Amino acid sequence: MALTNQEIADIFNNIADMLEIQGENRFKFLSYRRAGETLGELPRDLQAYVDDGTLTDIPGIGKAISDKIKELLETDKLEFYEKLRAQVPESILQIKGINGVGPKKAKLFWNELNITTVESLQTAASEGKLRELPGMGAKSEQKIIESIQALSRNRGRTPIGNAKQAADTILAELVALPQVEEAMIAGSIRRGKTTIGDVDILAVSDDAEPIMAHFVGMGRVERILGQGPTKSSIELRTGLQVDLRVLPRERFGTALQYFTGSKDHNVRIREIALNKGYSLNEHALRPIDDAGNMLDESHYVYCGTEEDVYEKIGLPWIAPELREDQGEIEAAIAGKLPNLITAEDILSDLHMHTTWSDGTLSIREMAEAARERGKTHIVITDHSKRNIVANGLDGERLLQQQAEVRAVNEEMGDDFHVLHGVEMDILEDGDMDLSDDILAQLDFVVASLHFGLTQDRALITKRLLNALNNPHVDCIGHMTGRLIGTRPSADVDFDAVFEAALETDTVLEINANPARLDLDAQYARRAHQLGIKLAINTDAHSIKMMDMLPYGILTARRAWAEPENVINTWAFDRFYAWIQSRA
Ligand code: DGT
Ligand code: CA
Ligand code: CA
Ligand code: ZN
Repeated sequence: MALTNQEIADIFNNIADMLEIQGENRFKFLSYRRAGETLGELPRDLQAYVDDGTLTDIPGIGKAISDKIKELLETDKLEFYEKLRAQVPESILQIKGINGVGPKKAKLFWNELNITTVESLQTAASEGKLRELPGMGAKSEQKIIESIQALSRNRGRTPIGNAKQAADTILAELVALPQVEEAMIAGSIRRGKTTIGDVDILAVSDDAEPIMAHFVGMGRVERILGQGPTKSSIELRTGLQVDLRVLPRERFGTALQYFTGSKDHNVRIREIALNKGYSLNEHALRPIDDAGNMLDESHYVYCGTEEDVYEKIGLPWIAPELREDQGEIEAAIAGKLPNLITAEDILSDLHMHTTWSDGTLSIREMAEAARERGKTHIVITDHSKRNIVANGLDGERLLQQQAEVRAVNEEMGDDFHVLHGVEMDILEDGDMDLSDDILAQLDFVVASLHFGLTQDRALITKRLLNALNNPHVDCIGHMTGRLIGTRPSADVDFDAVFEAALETDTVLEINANPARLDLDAQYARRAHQLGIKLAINTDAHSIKMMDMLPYGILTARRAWAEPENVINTWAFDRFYAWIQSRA
């Protein structure tokens, strides 16, 4: 199967970065970057545009780029890209991804100090060599050291957004093979962890060989790590490892249970199985006699489904997101597993951006996209004025925007509601970016930290407490400001913040953007157990980001959240009455 739009978009983004690092002219690399952005957002597969001859009708796709798209679709490769990769070490792209670096600095380090890897950058920084370079100083050098440290804490792990997208693409390809009866993603992706070590896929079939051959022969494979009759491992061009196991139908349940993990959960499950007289592994429940001897294969109990595995050892099925040995076994035994929230429960999205600040779509377009996705109400929350690069709004522009929001709300009819809010910056000194008289005119106010995230705990916490205690603030957006794998969380005193959130009845957001997933599940769990209201918001700046909601749902489920804990499950009337009852 051909490369996906996103995979092709990634290649164009890499080309743009490599050209910029090489010092190519702006127009050239920007055209690739723009193409990369456009391709990632297209509603149909690129092949469909090729088929009906409309590829060059897409804005930003001229002859040169359309030829490259066709080459990639036909051959899975691009000669231009391969040549570029021979000139610019690909490891430099990782340097460019470090917070505080970017392509210009990556080029500088490469040209001046011959730095091509994160490791050599770290060495140079710790030896104080970076500060000597033009445009650099001790402070920016220190920032790079800290960013690399944050990165290495996640070394080798991929954010779930990237891993799941790659896994879903491969899964779809496998499911389409005639030999595959069923296939599923197991491991940490199924449990919804924020970062993924490797991808684990299971497929049901009695004819593994052609499946394995297809798997290791896919265009996106960089290297085959192992190929066997029941298990193969590959490394993708992105560096991500994918394991595929093929097994017969009657073993699917035990295998899925085993390879979903976590290891800690499975240790507990095996203990329980032993108490029931079974030795459990990925193949079967193997009965043990009174003398402690395992009976032979003719006595093995096979389980085609996971439900079956749990039932045979006397437990209800446990949702994968809970399987961390964090109390789920005890809850299952006591019959007290939570009624976890699902995507279908979500009726609203309370944080999103439009072309008024740094979004790509109009208010009307966002409203329609949300309605198509089954929502009944949204809040438009563009950035406030402190966020200059995001074209943040001052009081005057906000009030102009309000007129448009009200008009779109009218146009959308009675069964869909567009409310007006803002994502207001909590300033570095702890003040709010907008005055109370402006905030009082808005329906819903999200307050967020975007700057000064490295301040000490006392300052960060004071800023959050100021926001929580402002009577107009309804919700705290992405509280810790972390960017998974690139920027550490701000140092927040959660006890103090949770106490204030509870007292002021302020909502805490789980930001669904897979680069953020902030609050993290462990904090979201503590928050709702204290009685704090949660929201799951996409913070969408585009249609594509609206479709990132599942990552927020996974995180909420890992936090043991039930529908009642999350205000996006509320019908419009209930939500509106609640915001009206507040300042
Ligand atoms: P990852 O890949 O680091 O994000 O995390 P997982 O959970 O996907 O771990 P992985 O890929 O090493 O293994 C997948 C699952 O297979 C794991 O969650 C539990 C099971 N598993 C793998 N190796 C072992 C093992 O040595 N003992 C036990 N009990 N389970 C294992
Ligand atoms: Ca894994
Ligand atoms: Ca694995
Ligand atoms: Zn936002």
